[in-house]
Amino acid sequence: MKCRVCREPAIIDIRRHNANFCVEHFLRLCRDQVAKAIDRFDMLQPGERVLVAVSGGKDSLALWDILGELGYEAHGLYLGLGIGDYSDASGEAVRAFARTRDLPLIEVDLRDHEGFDVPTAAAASRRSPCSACGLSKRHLFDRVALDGGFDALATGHNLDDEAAVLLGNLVKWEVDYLARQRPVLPAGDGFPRKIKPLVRLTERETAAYCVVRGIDYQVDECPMAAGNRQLRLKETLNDLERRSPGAKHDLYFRFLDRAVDRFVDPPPEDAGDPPSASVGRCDECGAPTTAAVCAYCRLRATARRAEPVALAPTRRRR
Ligand code: Q46
Ligand code: ZN
Ligand code: ZN
Repeated sequence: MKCRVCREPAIIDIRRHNANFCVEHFLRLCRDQVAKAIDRFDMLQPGERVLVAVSGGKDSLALWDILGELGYEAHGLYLGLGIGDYSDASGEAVRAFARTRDLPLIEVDLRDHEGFDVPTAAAASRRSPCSACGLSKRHLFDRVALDGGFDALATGHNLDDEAAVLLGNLVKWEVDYLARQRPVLPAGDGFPRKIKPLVRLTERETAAYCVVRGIDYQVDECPMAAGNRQLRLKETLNDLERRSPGAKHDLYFRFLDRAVDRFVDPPPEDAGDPPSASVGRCDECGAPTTAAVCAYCRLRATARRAEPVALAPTRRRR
């Protein structure tokens, strides 16, 4: 197996590119794919400051690394979700990465700074853990990005993530979600610009990138990931990809090229509020909302009143 570029021994084959790559040219490919996504979708301009939401997993750490390699001033933002030893290990991975590369890291711990954690919020609000977690993440990512004057908020969603979400939205014809499934969402009143620079890389590639770059990431799955609908969608797409290399890329990028503009962007979402109400400001935090108090502030109030939920320790693989 030889590198397509230099004919030296290759370390990875990428079937959708119909090519193999050595270490040097694989790393270059990853950077080039991110640069291409940034350029093609106008995600960032040279010199802009970007806040990277880092979970400690392979995607967000690879993204932070690549944005730095491409010359962007990229700060990390880590949210401590309070999900037992999974969160402890995730935080350690992020801190170790930032320390060894001397990168600026902002940390917000839900329990210390906001007075609750995800397991408690989920139990107290009767939401699923991922719903309570997602609402908290969206709210706090937006707040930190705006307060810090960042030009954009970057997340580590990769091609597998976006293709799986797209397939799920297509299966159910979720037209509001389809309208918003773009790799860049412009800044709005109360929202920072949101970008997904990894959309041209798969999770196999971001994992390989981390291994090659010596990035020690959190390999365990979140113990609260219930249902795993997205995992099943990913498996389905992996089957398709095995038979037809490039299928995930085509599904997602042809949707962006040919279909996404046919769907109408709904008003900013604030889960749990009436969809037709006009958007105002949260009485407590000032965030955009269609209710008097936004869904996040309501969730936080409910969770703060509840007895903290203790998670049983999980077996660690790392
Ligand atoms: S961290 Fe949070 Fe994920 Fe865990 S509770 Fe669900 S949303 S699965 S990316
Ligand atoms: Zn090479
Ligand atoms: Zn609020």
